[in-house]
Amino acid sequence: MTTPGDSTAGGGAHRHGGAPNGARRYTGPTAPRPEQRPGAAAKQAPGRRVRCPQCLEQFSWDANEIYNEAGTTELSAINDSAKRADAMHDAYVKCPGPDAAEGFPEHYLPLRYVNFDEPLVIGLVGGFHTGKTTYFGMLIDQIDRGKLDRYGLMTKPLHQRKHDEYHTKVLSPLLKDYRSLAATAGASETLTYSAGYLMTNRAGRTRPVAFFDVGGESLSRMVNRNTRFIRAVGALIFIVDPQAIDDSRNSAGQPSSEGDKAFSSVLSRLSSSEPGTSGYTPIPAAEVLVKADRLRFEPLIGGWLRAESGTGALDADEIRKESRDVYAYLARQEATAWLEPFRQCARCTLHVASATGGNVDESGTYWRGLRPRRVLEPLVSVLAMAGLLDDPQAEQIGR
Ligand SMILES: Nc1nc2c(ncn2[C@@H]2O[C@H](COP(=O)(O)OP(=O)(O)O)[C@@H](O)[C@H]2O)c(=O)[nH]1
Ligand SMILES: [Mg+2]
Ligand SMILES: [Zn+2]
Repeated sequence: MTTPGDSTAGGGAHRHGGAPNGARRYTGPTAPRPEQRPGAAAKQAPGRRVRCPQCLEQFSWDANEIYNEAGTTELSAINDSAKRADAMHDAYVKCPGPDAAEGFPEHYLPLRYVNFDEPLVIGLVGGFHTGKTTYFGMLIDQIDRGKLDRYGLMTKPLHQRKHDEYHTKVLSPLLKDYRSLAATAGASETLTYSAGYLMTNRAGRTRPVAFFDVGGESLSRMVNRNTRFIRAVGALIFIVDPQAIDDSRNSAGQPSSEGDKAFSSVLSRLSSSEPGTSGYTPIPAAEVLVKADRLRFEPLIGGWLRAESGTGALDADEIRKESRDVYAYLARQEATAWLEPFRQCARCTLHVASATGGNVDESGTYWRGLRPRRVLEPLVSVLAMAGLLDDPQAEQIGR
C-alpha cells in the first residue's frame, strides 16, 4: 500500500455502504445496511485528527483530496452523488508523514480508516514460527464468514481491493490447497496493516479495526522505525506456542525463563515511564495458546478444544474459567515467562485455540484438511475489552 495504484487486482466489483447514519440503529445481523451517504467525508467535523499507525503522525486530513488507482481526486469538484460515491470507493488519503528530515516513505491510509471514530489497532505478538499468521488467517476467514454477526458486530473490509489481495495471496493457498503458509516478511518502513474492517455494533457505532501481523524477528528486535505501529495499538493478541515452550526446555526439563522475546520486547516498549502511573499496561490483551491440537490429551486443555464455539452470548464467567485453566496449565509447565502479558496488562484473558486442527506433513500440506477450533473467541474478548461490543458483560471481561 505504498502507493495507491501499486496493485494489479481490479477493484470496483464490490459496493459497500458509506458512512453510517447515526440516527439509524443497527439491531443485529439481519438489520439492513446503513444507507450510503456519499457526502460524509466532506461533512467531517473540522479539526478531527487521526493517528497514522504506520508513522504515528497525528493529522487532520483534507477530506476533499483522495487517492485511488486513477490518481488524485478533488472531491469538492464532484457534485453528482453517485459519482462521488464511486470516487470514494476503495480510496485512500495521504498521510503527511513525520518531519521530512526523517525521510519516511510516502504512504496512504484507506479513506474508511480516517472517516470513522476512534480506529482500533490490534497487534499480533509472537516469535518466529509460533503460528501467528496461520491463526490470523483462520481468524480472518471466520470474520469473513460473518461469525461476528452473532455478537452483534457487522463487518466489512476497510479496503476491498486490499482485502481481496489478502485472500488471494495468503488465504487461498491455506484454505483451498491446505498448504502451509510462507514465512511472513519482516517489518519494513512501508509496513502496513495486514487486514482491517469497519465494525458496527448493535448500538450503531462504527469503528475501523486494523490488524498488524509482522514476521521474522521484527518484534523481538523491535527495529525502531519499522515497528512504530506498536505505539498505536489499542489491543494485543499474544500467541503462545506450546511447541516453542517445549523446544526451550533445558536438561532439567524447565522451559526458558526468558519466554518469548517478542512478548518481553513489546511489553517493555509499552510500559509507561511516566511518573505516577500504575505499573500495569492499560492495553487490553488476550493470550492464545495456539496449536492446542497438540495438547488435546491434556486434561486442562482438551475440554476447551472440544467445547462449543461461538454461541453468540458473551459469557464473562466462561472466559474467566478458560483463562484460569490456561493459566494453570502454563504454570504447571513452569512456562511462567509466557504469562508475562497476563501479569503486566491490566485486562487480559487466556484462551485455547487451534488454527489447523493438526500438524502439517513433510510436504507442507495439511493432508487431513483444516479443522479450526476456538479461533474467534480470543478476538471476541479483545473486542469486548476494547469497547467495541455493545454488551453488558463486556465490562467484566479480563478483570
Ligand atoms: N499443529 C498445529 N500446527 C500449527 C498450527 N498453526 C500453525 N501451525 C504450524 O506452525 C508453523 C508456523 O506457522 P506460521 O503461522 O507461519 O507462524 P508465524 O511465523 O508465527 O507466522 C507452521 O509449520 C504451521 O504448520 C495449529 O493450529 N496446529
Ligand atoms: Mg508469520
Ligand atoms: Zn503516516
